[in-house]
Amino acid sequence: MPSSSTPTIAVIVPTFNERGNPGPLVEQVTAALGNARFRIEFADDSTDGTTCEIRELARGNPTVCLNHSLTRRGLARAVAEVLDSVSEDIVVVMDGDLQHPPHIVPTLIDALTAGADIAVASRYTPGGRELGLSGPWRRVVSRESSRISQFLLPAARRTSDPGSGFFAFRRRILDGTVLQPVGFKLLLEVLVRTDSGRVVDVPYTFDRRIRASSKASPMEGLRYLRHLLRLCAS
Ligand SMILES: Nc1nc2c(ncn2[C@@H]2O[C@H](COP(=O)(O)OP(=O)(O)OP(=O)(O)O)[C@@H](O)[C@H]2O)c(=O)[nH]1
Ligand SMILES: [Mg+2]
Repeated sequence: MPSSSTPTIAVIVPTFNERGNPGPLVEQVTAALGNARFRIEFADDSTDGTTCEIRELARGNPTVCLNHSLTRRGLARAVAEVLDSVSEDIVVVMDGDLQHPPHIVPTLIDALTAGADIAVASRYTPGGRELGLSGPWRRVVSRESSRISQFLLPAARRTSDPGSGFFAFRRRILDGTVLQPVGFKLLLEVLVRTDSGRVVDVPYTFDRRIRASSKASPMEGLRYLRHLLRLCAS
């Protein structure tokens, strides 16, 4: 039984058309977190029936919540909107397609409990791997876009994987901060706008996608460049 001093955890999961994924994700996060005091909130913009799957999960399980938008907000903006109303001590952000293995979540939380302010699940720290990105060109683009962000933004050098979509942080580091992300890269926004505190990397393997399909696209690449330029100017 968790005591009232145990930190509370909000796991925020962006979803856009991820049919078949919310059920296994909730099951695996719940198994990983065991007795912790947690809630899983889906930041959902789906149009394909995923929303009904999440509603069904929430009906039978008070730890599952749905934040649904009828217009597509984009990954980072959808998560940022949920963050506005989060009161838990710790926030975990992870994709809804199981490429971010839920069994790593407790390690991220342990890093925060040990004193970090931000814990980043990293593909590029020793022990980390990338199986999931389809094709060598995606791997090159992913790696190089991380390097570009680290070249342009000192705050991005605080982690080996500033493009990671899998990370945890203490909610209070956002106090007084207004997040204005575009596209996929919420972590970059958090690193730049809260340019202090201790960042720790946790290695993980970015898995292959099993269900539903990728939403990465050249348009997302352009949004990323726009986001980088905006952060450089801030
Ligand atoms: N709410 C919301 N979520 C989104 C949006 N676009 C993507 N997502 C979710 O964000 C997560 C990451 O998207 P993916 O398509 O898996 O991107 P990726 O992992 O970089 O690419 P793949 O390796 O090809 O899967 C998934 O959970 C998506 O469902 C969006 O516009 N709104
Ligand atoms: Mg994915």
